[in-house]
Amino acid sequence: MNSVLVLNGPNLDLLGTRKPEVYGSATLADVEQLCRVRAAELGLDVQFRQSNHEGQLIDWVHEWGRRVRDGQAIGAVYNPGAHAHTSIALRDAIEGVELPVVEVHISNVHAREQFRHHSYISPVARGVVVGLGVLGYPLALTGLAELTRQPR
Ligand code: CA2
Repeated sequence: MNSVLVLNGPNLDLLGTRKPEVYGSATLADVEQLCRVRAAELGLDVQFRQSNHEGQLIDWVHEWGRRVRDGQAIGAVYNPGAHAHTSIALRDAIEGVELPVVEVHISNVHAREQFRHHSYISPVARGVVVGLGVLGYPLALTGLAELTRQPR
Protein backbone atom coordinates (compact mmCIF):
# COMPACT_ATOMS: atom_id res chain seq x y z
CA MET A 1 0.00 0.00 0.00
CA ASN A 2 1.25 3.51 -0.79
CA SER A 3 2.22 5.55 2.27
CA VAL A 4 2.01 9.19 3.18
CA LEU A 5 3.86 11.04 5.95
CA VAL A 6 2.11 13.68 8.06
CA LEU A 7 4.90 15.70 9.59
CA ASN A 8 4.64 18.39 12.27
CA GLY A 9 7.39 20.73 13.40
CA PRO A 10 8.21 22.54 16.63
CA ASN A 11 5.58 23.33 19.26
CA LEU A 12 2.76 21.61 17.41
CA ASP A 13 2.70 19.10 20.28
CA LEU A 14 1.17 22.01 22.26
CA LEU A 15 -1.93 22.15 20.04
CA GLY A 16 -5.14 22.20 22.03
CA THR A 17 -3.43 23.18 25.27
CA ARG A 18 -3.02 26.95 24.73
CA LYS A 19 -3.92 29.75 22.30
CA PRO A 20 -7.30 28.32 21.17
CA GLU A 21 -8.14 31.74 19.68
CA VAL A 22 -5.31 31.22 17.16
CA TYR A 23 -5.08 27.43 16.70
CA GLY A 24 -8.49 26.12 17.84
CA SER A 25 -9.10 23.44 20.45
CA ALA A 26 -8.11 20.27 18.59
CA THR A 27 -5.08 18.41 19.89
CA LEU A 28 -2.37 16.80 17.76
CA ALA A 29 -4.01 13.44 18.56
CA ASP A 30 -7.24 14.81 17.04
CA VAL A 31 -5.29 15.88 13.95
CA GLU A 32 -3.82 12.38 13.68
CA GLN A 33 -7.31 10.86 13.82
CA LEU A 34 -8.59 13.24 11.08
CA CYS A 35 -5.62 12.23 8.92
CA ARG A 36 -6.13 8.49 9.55
CA VAL A 37 -9.78 8.73 8.46
CA ARG A 38 -8.97 10.65 5.28
CA ALA A 39 -5.95 8.49 4.41
CA ALA A 40 -8.10 5.35 4.75
CA GLU A 41 -10.67 6.91 2.40
CA LEU A 42 -7.86 7.58 -0.07
CA GLY A 43 -6.47 4.05 0.29
CA LEU A 44 -3.22 5.32 1.83
CA ASP A 45 -1.22 4.14 4.81
CA VAL A 46 -0.39 7.15 7.02
CA GLN A 47 2.62 7.66 9.28
CA PHE A 48 2.31 10.55 11.74
CA ARG A 49 5.39 12.29 13.21
CA GLN A 50 6.14 15.41 15.28
CA SER A 51 9.47 16.75 16.49
CA ASN A 52 10.83 19.91 18.09
CA HIS A 53 14.28 19.19 16.58
CA GLU A 54 15.35 20.39 13.14
CA GLY A 55 17.84 17.54 12.56
CA GLN A 56 15.23 14.88 13.32
CA LEU A 57 12.81 16.51 10.88
CA ILE A 58 15.53 16.61 8.19
CA ASP A 59 16.27 12.90 8.75
CA TRP A 60 12.56 12.06 8.26
CA VAL A 61 12.42 14.16 5.07
CA HIS A 62 15.45 12.24 3.73
CA GLU A 63 13.90 8.88 4.70
CA TRP A 64 10.61 9.71 2.97
CA GLY A 65 12.39 11.03 -0.11
CA ARG A 66 13.98 7.56 -0.42
CA ARG A 67 10.58 5.89 0.06
CA VAL A 68 9.05 8.02 -2.70
CA ARG A 69 11.99 7.24 -4.99
CA ASP A 70 11.47 3.50 -4.28
CA GLY A 71 7.76 3.76 -5.12
CA GLN A 72 6.56 3.02 -1.57
CA ALA A 73 5.25 6.51 -0.68
CA ILE A 74 3.62 9.50 -2.37
CA GLY A 75 5.04 12.31 -0.23
CA ALA A 76 4.30 14.35 2.88
CA VAL A 77 1.80 16.75 4.38
CA TYR A 78 3.99 19.06 6.41
CA ASN A 79 3.26 21.75 8.98
CA PRO A 80 6.75 23.15 9.55
CA GLY A 81 5.57 25.50 12.33
CA ALA A 82 8.02 28.35 12.82
CA HIS A 83 10.64 26.49 10.73
CA ALA A 84 8.65 27.76 7.73
CA HIS A 85 9.96 31.23 8.52
CA THR A 86 13.53 30.29 9.47
CA SER A 87 14.82 27.00 8.06
CA ILE A 88 16.82 26.99 4.85
CA ALA A 89 18.05 23.54 5.97
CA LEU A 90 14.56 22.02 5.80
CA ARG A 91 13.90 23.66 2.45
CA ASP A 92 17.20 22.24 1.12
CA ALA A 93 16.28 18.79 2.46
CA ILE A 94 12.90 18.78 0.66
CA GLU A 95 14.47 20.07 -2.55
CA GLY A 96 17.46 17.73 -2.21
CA VAL A 97 15.45 14.51 -2.01
CA GLU A 98 12.61 15.83 -4.24
CA LEU A 99 9.97 14.97 -1.63
CA PRO A 100 6.47 15.98 -2.80
CA VAL A 101 5.17 18.16 0.03
CA VAL A 102 1.92 19.98 0.70
CA GLU A 103 2.63 22.63 3.33
CA VAL A 104 -0.08 23.28 5.94
CA HIS A 105 -0.56 26.13 8.39
CA ILE A 106 -3.51 25.99 10.76
CA SER A 107 -3.68 29.76 11.20
CA ASN A 108 -3.77 32.33 8.42
CA VAL A 109 -0.11 33.31 8.67
CA HIS A 110 -0.71 36.21 6.22
CA ALA A 111 -3.11 37.86 8.66
CA ARG A 112 -0.55 37.67 11.48
CA GLU A 113 2.86 39.25 12.19
CA GLN A 114 5.02 40.24 9.20
CA PHE A 115 7.65 37.62 10.09
CA ARG A 116 5.09 34.86 9.48
CA HIS A 117 4.31 36.05 5.93
CA HIS A 118 7.39 34.46 4.37
CA SER A 119 7.94 30.71 4.13
CA TYR A 120 11.20 29.10 3.01
CA ILE A 121 9.19 25.91 2.43
CA SER A 122 6.48 27.24 0.07
CA PRO A 123 8.73 27.56 -3.04
CA VAL A 124 9.63 23.85 -2.82
CA ALA A 125 6.10 22.70 -1.89
CA ARG A 126 3.66 21.28 -4.45
CA GLY A 127 0.86 23.17 -2.70
CA VAL A 128 0.06 25.22 0.38
CA VAL A 129 -3.04 25.18 2.65
CA VAL A 130 -3.29 28.13 5.02
CA GLY A 131 -5.80 29.36 7.57
CA LEU A 132 -8.42 26.59 7.45
CA GLY A 133 -7.70 25.26 10.93
CA VAL A 134 -6.98 21.55 11.36
CA LEU A 135 -9.28 20.83 8.40
CA GLY A 136 -6.23 21.86 6.36
CA TYR A 137 -4.57 18.50 7.07
CA PRO A 138 -7.17 16.20 5.44
CA LEU A 139 -7.56 18.73 2.62
CA ALA A 140 -3.81 18.64 2.05
CA LEU A 141 -3.87 14.82 2.04
CA THR A 142 -6.54 14.89 -0.66
CA GLY A 143 -4.52 17.40 -2.68
CA LEU A 144 -1.28 15.45 -2.34
CA ALA A 145 -3.00 12.22 -3.44
CA GLU A 146 -4.44 14.02 -6.47
CA LEU A 147 -1.18 15.80 -7.41
CA THR A 148 0.87 12.60 -7.22
CA ARG A 149 -1.70 10.24 -8.78
CA GLN A 150 -0.11 7.85 -11.27
CA PRO A 151 -1.80 7.67 -14.69
CA ARG A 152 -3.40 4.24 -15.11
O1 CA2 B 1 -0.50 28.16 11.85
C1 CA2 B 1 0.33 27.25 11.91
O2 CA2 B 1 0.05 26.06 11.72
C2 CA2 B 1 1.79 27.57 12.29
O3 CA2 B 1 2.63 26.71 11.51
C3 CA2 B 1 1.92 27.27 13.78
C4 CA2 B 1 3.29 27.65 14.35
C5 CA2 B 1 3.65 29.08 13.97
O4 CA2 B 1 4.97 29.38 14.40
C6 CA2 B 1 3.52 29.33 12.46
O5 CA2 B 1 3.82 30.70 12.21
C7 CA2 B 1 2.14 29.01 11.97
C8 CA2 B 1 3.27 27.49 15.88
C9 CA2 B 1 3.11 26.05 16.31
C10 CA2 B 1 2.10 25.87 17.40
O6 CA2 B 1 2.45 26.64 18.55
C11 CA2 B 1 1.59 26.62 19.62
C12 CA2 B 1 1.99 27.38 20.69
C13 CA2 B 1 1.21 27.45 21.83
C14 CA2 B 1 0.03 26.72 21.90
C15 CA2 B 1 -0.38 25.95 20.82
C16 CA2 B 1 0.41 25.89 19.68
